Amino acid sequence: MTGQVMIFLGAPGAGKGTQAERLSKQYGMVKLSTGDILRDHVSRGTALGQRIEPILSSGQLVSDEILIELIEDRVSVLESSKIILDGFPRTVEQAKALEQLLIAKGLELCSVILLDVPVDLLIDRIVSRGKVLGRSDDDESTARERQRVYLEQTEPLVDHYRSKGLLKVVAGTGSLDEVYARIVKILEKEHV
Ligand code: B4P
Repeated sequence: MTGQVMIFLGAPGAGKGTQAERLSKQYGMVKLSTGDILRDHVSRGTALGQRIEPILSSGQLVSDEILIELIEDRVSVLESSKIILDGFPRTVEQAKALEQLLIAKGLELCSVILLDVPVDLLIDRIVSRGKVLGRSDDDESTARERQRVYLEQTEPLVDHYRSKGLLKVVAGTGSLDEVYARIVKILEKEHV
């Protein structure tokens, strides 16, 4: 698979992190997952972690300012030009900042994969994960708030990337293997 930067977009619980992890391993890409990076700050109790812990637990988005700086810092030190962004951008402001960053780094955005999953299934998945991992944002009411925030702040990115001809919609229902096979099929058709 050629190409450089790929984005995984989708509502909370759509499977972005799950599928991005597998794809990055198979194709030797670097995965940057903003959710993981933020949770790592919380678990290490850094100054940033202490500031954002209540935001994550309430299901809101961390500010654009923090996220943009965090991604700029990570991308600027990457040697690889094969990057998967999992969970970034999540607002139009973040998408605009990413465009500038990629131009500055001479990188090209090749695909935006939108994982499409009905909302009831999303809530079921998140609540099940909460029972296993105990994530503070995985109870049902926070999961519903995260879906509301997604519709309000992140869904506008669907049209943003569709209008640029970059959006690929993948059904995120079915088993992990089925979803993965759909993603690989689309990407291989695009880039082989
Ligand atoms: P994330 O960590 O990105 O959380 P997510 O949206 O819930 O995860 P994802 O869609 O990756 O689902 P997953 O694969 O885990 O964000 C958490 C928080 O961080 C946000 O709410 C926000 O506060 C903050 N944040 C992150 N990025 C930000 C940004 N750019 N700007 C501002 N704030 C930001 O899958 C979910 C579950 O479903 C798993 O248990 C998985 O095993 C299961 N699953 C997945 N696919 C399945 C399938 N096909 N069948 C059955 N189960 C499946």
